[in-house]
Amino acid sequence: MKATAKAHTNIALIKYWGKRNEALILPTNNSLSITLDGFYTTTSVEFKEDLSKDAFYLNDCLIEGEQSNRVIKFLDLVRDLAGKELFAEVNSTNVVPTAAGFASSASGFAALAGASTKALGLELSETELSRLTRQGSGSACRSIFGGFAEWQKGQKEDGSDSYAVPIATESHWDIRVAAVVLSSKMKKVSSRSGMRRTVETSPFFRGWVDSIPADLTAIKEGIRDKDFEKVGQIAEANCLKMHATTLGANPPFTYWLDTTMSVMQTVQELRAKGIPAYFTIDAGPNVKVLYLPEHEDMVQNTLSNVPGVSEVKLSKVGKGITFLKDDEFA
Ligand code: 2P0
Repeated sequence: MKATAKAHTNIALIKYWGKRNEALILPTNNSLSITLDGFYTTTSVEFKEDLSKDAFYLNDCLIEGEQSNRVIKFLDLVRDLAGKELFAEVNSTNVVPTAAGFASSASGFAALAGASTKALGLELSETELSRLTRQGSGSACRSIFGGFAEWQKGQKEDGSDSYAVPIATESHWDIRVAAVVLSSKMKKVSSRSGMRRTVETSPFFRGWVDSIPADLTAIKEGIRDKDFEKVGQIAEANCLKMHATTLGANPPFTYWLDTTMSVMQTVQELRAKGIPAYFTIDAGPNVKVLYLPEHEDMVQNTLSNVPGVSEVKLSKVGKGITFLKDDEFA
């Protein structure tokens, strides 16, 4: 009873920021992301009769504590769904440089969901898989799909209508993302606690939620029409609005460092020179920059030269979840 799945991480252009139900991981707003070819997790799950508990290995290290508990909690959901009571050995390999500021939880839970359900013989549609994956980590439900995906927040209390849907495939549009890794780090407010504090205390949260439908309509038009300026402008503004909510929280917080702002200004200077490039930032200090293939060298060189930047990693638009044979595990 073994299966292996590979899922890519994603970067949100319209951010998921705020939950309406913490236990079921139901969001207050729809979000929309690009699945990224360069960063992924491969996970193999084997359910065995002779195990007395679950074991989770990440990059060959046995993981215990909070990270492992989240995996076990997710396996419990899958066991309930399949009506089976077997424990599992989970082996994950992350090709998501944690230092690049990508939440490995997105590719991690998508791959875990795919491999664990397949290993127990569940035949789920992509929609069903996305809905289940959401309960491991919200943003992970978008990584079931390649290209551009939208997570519909849904209306129902039980979460049955909250899952991602594909907007455009990876072959629709060749746009690129540069992950700009900063050399300095700071104590992180996790996205879970950051969004909770924002929902509970920030007077700007209502404005954030109210602004989402117009952003979504416009960005979907931009993706359909391959209008890079339109998509970039909306994504950059949406990111700034999300981060503005954290400044209104009590106590206030920000994910930005001084170098974060230097990179943001550099991107705006690139635009002033006629190079279309736009930034977006998640719950951390690193910056992701959207650009077109013909400007790759210019964007990479310019960003690499910003003082305080340690690395710039480039990615294309990636595929949705895939299942691997045992000998393909990588
Ligand atoms: C996103 N982020 O849309 C947003 C933008 C961070 C900023 O999804 O609590 O790890 O597991 O549902 O998915 C990060 O939050 O949080 C995130 P949980 P998750 O990508």
